[in-house]
Formats: sequence, C-alpha cells, structure tokens
Amino acid sequence: MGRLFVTRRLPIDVRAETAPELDVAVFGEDRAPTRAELIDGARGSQAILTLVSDPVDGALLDALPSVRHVAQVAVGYDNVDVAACRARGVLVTHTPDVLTDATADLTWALLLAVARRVREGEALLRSGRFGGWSPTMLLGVELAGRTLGLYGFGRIGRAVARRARGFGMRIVYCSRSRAPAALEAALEAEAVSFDALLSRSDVISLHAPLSEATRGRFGAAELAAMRPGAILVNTSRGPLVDEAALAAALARGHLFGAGLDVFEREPEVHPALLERDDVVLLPHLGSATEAARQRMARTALTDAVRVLLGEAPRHPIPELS
Ligand code: 8YV
Repeated sequence: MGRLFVTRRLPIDVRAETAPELDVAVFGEDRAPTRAELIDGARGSQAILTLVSDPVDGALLDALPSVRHVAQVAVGYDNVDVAACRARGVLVTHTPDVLTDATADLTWALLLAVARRVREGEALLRSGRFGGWSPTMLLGVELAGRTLGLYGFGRIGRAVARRARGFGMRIVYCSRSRAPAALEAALEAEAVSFDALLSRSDVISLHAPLSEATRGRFGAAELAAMRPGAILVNTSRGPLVDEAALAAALARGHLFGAGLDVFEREPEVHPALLERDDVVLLPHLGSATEAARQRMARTALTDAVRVLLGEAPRHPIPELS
C-alpha cells in the first residue's frame, strides 16, 4: 500500500490506527528530527506527517523524490515551502477546525492571566511573601465594556470573538477579507482598518497566519500606535511581533502587558521578555489538549491514508485546493 513517515511521536497509536499493509515509521525521539534524520527516516516514503518544527523545502523534497504528500499536523504550515511543493506536484494537507476551540480557550487563558496579573499573584504566594490581602495589591484591568481587537478573523479569531461576548467586550477586527454580514451581526463584530484596530483596541489578539504580509506586522511603530495601557496577546505565530520592540514598549510603560504562546525565534524567547513580570509566556500550548492533539493526528493520518489509496484528501491547504 505504501510507506508513511511520522516525524514525531503523536498522541495516538499511528500503527494501530492504520491498515497493516501500510508501512508506518515514526521518528523515535521526542524532539524534531534533524534534516539528515528526516531524510534518512522518510526515504522511500510516499507521505510524511510533519509538524511546524520540520522545515519542508525544495532541497528536502529533492532528497526524498518518493514523497508525494506532506500531511502537516497543524493548521498553520509556514514551515512548508508551498511553491516548492507545487512545483514538484507534492500535495500538502493540514488540520483546520479540530484545534479551533482549544486555541481560542488558550487565548483567553493568556488574556485573563495578563489582565488580572495571575502569574504575579501566583509567584507572590509561592514566594512566601504574601502577608495578607490589601485593597491596592496587584490591581489589574477590567474587560467588560472594553474593546477586543482581532488581527485575523478566521476560524480561531471568530471563536475568540464568541467567547468575548460572554465577557461583555466590544469586538472589532481587521482581516484580509470581510466576514459575512450575518456573522458580523451575530457577533456584533465591526470590520476596521489596521490603523483603527491599533487605535481603538484595549486588547489586541493575533490570529493570522505567518506570511510575508504579516511578518513583523507588530513592530515599534504599530506598538506605539496601540492605546496606552493596552494588552497584546499572540497565539498565532511569533514572527508577527517584533519581540525587542514589544519589550521596549512594555519597559516604557506604554502597554499594560502581553501574553505570548509563540515566539519570533521559537523556542528561544527574547531575554528582555523573560525578565518582565507583565508578560505571561507559554511554550506553544495553543492546541495542547489531549482531544485536540488526537484529532489533529487523526485528521492528518486519515488524509495520508486516503491519498495513498488514490482518494482525494479532505483537508488540502487553501493554495492547493
Ligand atoms: C500545533 C499550531 O500544536 O496548528 C498550529 O498551527 O501552531 C499548533 O496547533 C503545533 O503547530 C504543532 O504542530
């Protein structure tokens, strides 16, 4: 039937979930394979199940001419050179939808943690320095009546907006394309320009893919144009934000705080951010629930098997569908 190479241990038993005729190989260590290890492991495979930590480019595909399908176990696929895949007739699929709620939940975990200084409160208590409650201790920001600005209004941005309604926030969004009027009305979400997003939002949350258009979109000038005392949350891709500029904006007291799940040079974090109490940092946990990660693995695996059987995949990336 064919051979499939999986670049990382996944939270499902890939071999048990596929037909015995399919030869499945899984990279044995719980870290990203090096390029040499990937080439070695995937040699002779028709499909590879990849993660965001696996760069897939023309050189890799040329070294693995048997590979006809890159099944990305993530919704984002900025690690994959789509043009190189297209040029070689290699199919790319991804795992949308199944992680939307998990990622939207984590966005809110970060937003609330920053707004209510959860990390600082926890650290104070654990340090043994908590001498008792005080009316002026660790005062945070109230969200009701404030404006949440969403940069990107796809599946995850919309799921974050749905939750925002429960918190009584006003919603504005800036996106490549306008959402259907019925959805805007249902969420009471207003489409605004990028400048208006910056100047009107009390919280800005990022939900756009990484592309040449979005890389560095939140640099020094854009951060300075945000409202004084605003909060920035990023659960999309790190390179959308200039971390040095963010640390500088926080240091001069322009922003209230930031919540980051993704980093410009992941897994590295800018040292100036690591030192700050007003920043909550998480190690790329957006989709990290057992159920979401299992669905992601199954979605990618199902498409890999379908393609090996000569069927159309269910989740080709938009550029190739
Ligand atoms: C993944 C993500 O957990 O789906 C994405 O784009 O960033 C996360 O959900 C991570 O990319 C692992 O591949």
